[in-house]
Amino acid sequence: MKFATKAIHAGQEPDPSTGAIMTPIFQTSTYAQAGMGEHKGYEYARTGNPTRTALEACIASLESGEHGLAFASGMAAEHAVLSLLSAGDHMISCDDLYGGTYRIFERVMSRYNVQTSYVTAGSVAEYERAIRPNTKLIWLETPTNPLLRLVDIQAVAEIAHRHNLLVVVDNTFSSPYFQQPLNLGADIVLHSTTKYINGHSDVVGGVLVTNNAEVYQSLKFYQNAAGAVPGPFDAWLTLRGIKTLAVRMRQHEENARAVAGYLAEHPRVEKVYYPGLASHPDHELAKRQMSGFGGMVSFQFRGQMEDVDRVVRRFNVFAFAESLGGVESLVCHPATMTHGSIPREIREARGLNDTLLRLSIGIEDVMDLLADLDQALA
Ligand code: P1T
Repeated sequence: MKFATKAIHAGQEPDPSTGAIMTPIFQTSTYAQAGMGEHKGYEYARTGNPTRTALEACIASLESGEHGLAFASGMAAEHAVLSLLSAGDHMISCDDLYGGTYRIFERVMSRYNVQTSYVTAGSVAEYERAIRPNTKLIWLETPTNPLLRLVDIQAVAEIAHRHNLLVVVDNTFSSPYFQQPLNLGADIVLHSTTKYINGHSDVVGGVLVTNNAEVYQSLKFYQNAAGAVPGPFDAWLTLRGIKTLAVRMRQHEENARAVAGYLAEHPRVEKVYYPGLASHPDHELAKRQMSGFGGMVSFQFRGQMEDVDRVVRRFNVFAFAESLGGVESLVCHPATMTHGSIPREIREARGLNDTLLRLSIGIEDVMDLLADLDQALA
């Protein structure tokens, strides 16, 4: 089956007891068992729930993976991956990534003596140089949040596997519609389903997908042991959102290309970050690794932080808010919002300064988006 068909059907058969086309919301915490050890595959809803099972199977299929696991948030999915590590282990990550990911590495995992080295996102050689005897995992985000840099997944995975390391790719910004990291050699794919996967800004969730049966068993054990699972209604809403993922992603991208092109010509814009622009340093890699450039556009405003504050207050169609990937357009100020947990010196050394704005381009009529940008930047 092709992607758009899988998005609608994978993991979802009409309900055997009623014929209901849509997977029911199994709003139950437990399941009757016939006798000791005799049940229909479900015992307790932390361990498993049929609505969640459908979501896990659907996402696994979209990522060309065998096994999917759903969590209560993207961060809960991240913590599940981190549970594969033990005290004394080391990992490597890129120097541009979601602020909450940096925070869990630096303020949670470091207390368990798990250390992280950060390397220039796009420099394949730096990943290899950062490997230590106790390195266990390489954690990539591509495109990165918020600077939209790219990492060559295949090249980093080759290095990692030569050294027996696992590679996890946070695929939130791209969505499986434009990029499937397992096909490029990644061991685990992660999503904040809060974003494009659900697509309607009404659920917080996360998923992991892997083809590695041993890794899957460890992650599944942790999912049940720690219990940060999505409720059945959230799983159902996410499944409902996924059905339109293909059409949404096409429109997000079409609109984002127009916005990136518009900003690139604007006198108040110093620099535009969008992998679809020929001027983007990773444009060739983007063409090779992704089947589209996505719906996120960041730009450097020419002016002071006070001017940026004036600009964000002027938008009418764009909402000034954290998050991304919904049908509606959002504008975010990473330095004070999504990446506020990264100390200023580190943030600025990584190129994330106070005049950076990040746009999540929705699927509204693009003429309205361009007009809103035009009046806000004027
Ligand atoms: O918010 P949550 O569902 O827990 O997902 C965390 C997360 C993980 N990975 C990436 C790449 C993310 O962007 C996020 C969350 N990001 C935002 C809220 C944001 O506005 O960037």
